[in-house]
Parts: sequence; C-alpha cells; structure tokens
Amino acid sequence: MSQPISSRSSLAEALSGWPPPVLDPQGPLSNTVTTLAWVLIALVSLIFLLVCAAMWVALYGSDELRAKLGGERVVRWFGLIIPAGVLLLLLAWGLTVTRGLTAIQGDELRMRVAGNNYWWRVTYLDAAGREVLADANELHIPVGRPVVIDMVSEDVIHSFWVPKLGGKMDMIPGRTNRLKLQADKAGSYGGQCAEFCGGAHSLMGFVVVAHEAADWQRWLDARLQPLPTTPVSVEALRGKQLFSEVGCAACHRVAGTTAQGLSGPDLTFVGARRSLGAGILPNTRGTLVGWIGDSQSIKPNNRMPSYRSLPADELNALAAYMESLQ
Ligand code: HEC
Ligand SMILES: [Cu+2]
Repeated sequence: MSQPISSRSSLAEALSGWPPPVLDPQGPLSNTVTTLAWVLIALVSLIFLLVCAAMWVALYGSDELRAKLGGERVVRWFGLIIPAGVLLLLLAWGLTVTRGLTAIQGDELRMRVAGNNYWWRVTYLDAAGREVLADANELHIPVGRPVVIDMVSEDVIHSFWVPKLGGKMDMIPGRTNRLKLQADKAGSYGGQCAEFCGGAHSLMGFVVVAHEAADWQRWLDARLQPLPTTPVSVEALRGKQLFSEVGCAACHRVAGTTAQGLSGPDLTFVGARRSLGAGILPNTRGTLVGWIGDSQSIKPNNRMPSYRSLPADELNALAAYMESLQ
C-alpha cells in the first residue's frame, strides 16, 4: 500500500493515539472493561467512605454512639456478611460481563501476535487458522468486526495492551492466550507492552490501524498480490545487495527474496509502516538511516546490532531499499 510521504513524516501523526489513553474506550469490548472499572471504583469509594465514618466514630464518637455501633452484631454484619456478599456479587457480575470478551462466534478476523524482545510478530490467519500474511509491529483490522488474536511469546512474558480497543492480555511462553478486540471507528490506536520484559520494555509499542471494512479488504488483497521482483531504483537495488552482503538477511525476512531470517521483524512491507523500532520513531528516510546505523543508541538493549562502520552512502542505499518495500 503506498502512502503519501507526509502521512508518515511526523511522529505525532505516525503514533497518533500514543501514549494510549486508558479510560477512553472506542469499541464494545473496551466499553465493557471500562464500565467494569468505573463500577468497581464507585463501589470501592463508597466502602472507603463507610470505613472512614466508622473510624471517625471509633475515635471521636460519643460513648453512646460507640456503644451502639460497637456491638458484636455490627461486627458480624459489617465485618463478615456484607463484605463477603459484596465480593461474591461483584465476582459473579464481573465473570458474566467479561464472558463476551473471549467467546468466539466464528465470524471474527483471526490473527496471531507473538511478543519478542522488543517487538511484535504479527500474522494474519484464515478461518482455519492457517497463516495468510506476515508482518510486524502494526495490526490492520476492519472496523465493526471483532478480531480474535492468539497471543504467544517467543522469549519472555510480555503483555499486549490497546486500551482504547480491548483488554490487556499476557503473552506467556509455551501458552496461547486469546484476546478479542473491536474498533467502532476508523483510525489508529496506540498499544504498548504492559509487562516488564527487559531493558527496552518501555520502547515496545505498536499501532492498531482500523480501516473501513471495504478499505481493509482492499488493503489485504493488495498485500496478497505477488510482490514486485525488481527494486524501484538503482539505489534501492544497491541496498538490496547490501542487505544480504552485510548480514541483515540472517535476521530479517523479505518475502520473494533470499532473505528469510526470522529472529527480527518481517520487513516485506516495512516501507508502509507508520513507525519504526516497534512504535518509537516515525518511518522516514532519515530515521531509517539513523536506525540502521545506530539502533542501539535509539533503543538501548534491542536485539539488532548497530552498523556504525557502514559509510553514509551504504546506509542510505539500505534505507532506500527499506522504503521501497511496501
Ligand atoms: C542479529 C539480528 C539482526 C540483524 C543482523 C539485523 N537486524 Fe534489523 N532488527 C533486528 C531486530 C531484533 C529488530 C527489532 C528491534 C526492536 O524494535 O526491538 C530489528 C529491526 C529492524 C528494523 C525496524 C523494523 C520495524 O518494523 O520497526 C529495520 C528497518 C531493520 N531492522 C533493518 C535491518 C537492516 C537494514 C539490517 C542490516 C544492515 C539489519 N536490520 C540487521 C534484528 C537484526
Ligand atoms: Cu515487553
């Protein structure tokens, strides 16, 4: 998918919706979670006030009042029966309203997202769970249709969180957890790893881009077309050669080429991404050059070596090749 350069040239725009606001639900599933949160907050506040009042009575109340409220009956009711009842009711209600958050109906879009230090492997699946398309750090979804995401981890525990669209789900090595998301409005929604996973954890973001249903289908169809085999410019061609010569291909996959490395993000469509480095930089020629030349300064501890010894023209050629991949 080609985009005008301007649409990915400013960080604010690239990462619109970031940092993700926590109490601004934009879909039915996050609505449920937010309602649950507000009811709990309201109830807890009420109980807190009651406890404060009881403490006030205990400390400053008249002897008469204290005698009245200090009996065994009061303790039995307010110390045992009412708290137990309130907790049981809340548990039952919470379980009921959140059941819909994970139930599978069958018409959902299916995806798999794998947490990695410090980026996200994104796979689109068909209804039978077969892989259709590989990408990274960005999820494109249709508006108004629930998306069921299988959450896995390829190293340590991560947590996938897009507050505006749905709940938060841990990614645990050796397990598959499920999370449902749904967006009601087109737009981009920021997400963030919500479980400390190592040095660059706070720089492990991503974007969910919600398209109108027809636009999304067009987007998917375009991505499933055979890829162009010749780079768009001489510079990009030079970059393509360098990509295998200097070893990028050992870690990165570019579909339709000999680059099939899997330990880094899939770069087949990297030129179309809104951001680089898992949601931390806008995607421009300048940031591509900066990232390839010294990603360790930009995102300390990330798993890609800095290429400080490459001359500027080679960095530029590599960046041109990256830009052409879309
Ligand atoms: C040792 C494996 C390794 C090698 C070699 C490597 N990379 Fe990476 N690369 C990674 C990893 C891991 C990331 C993800 C870093 C992060 O965001 O935490 C990454 C990220 C990137 C990104 C950003 C992708 C995105 O979606 O944000 C680009 C572009 C990139 N690499 C290009 C290159 C180029 C060009 C080379 C060769 C000069 C190269 N890489 C060599 C592992 C590698
Ligand atoms: Cu993480």
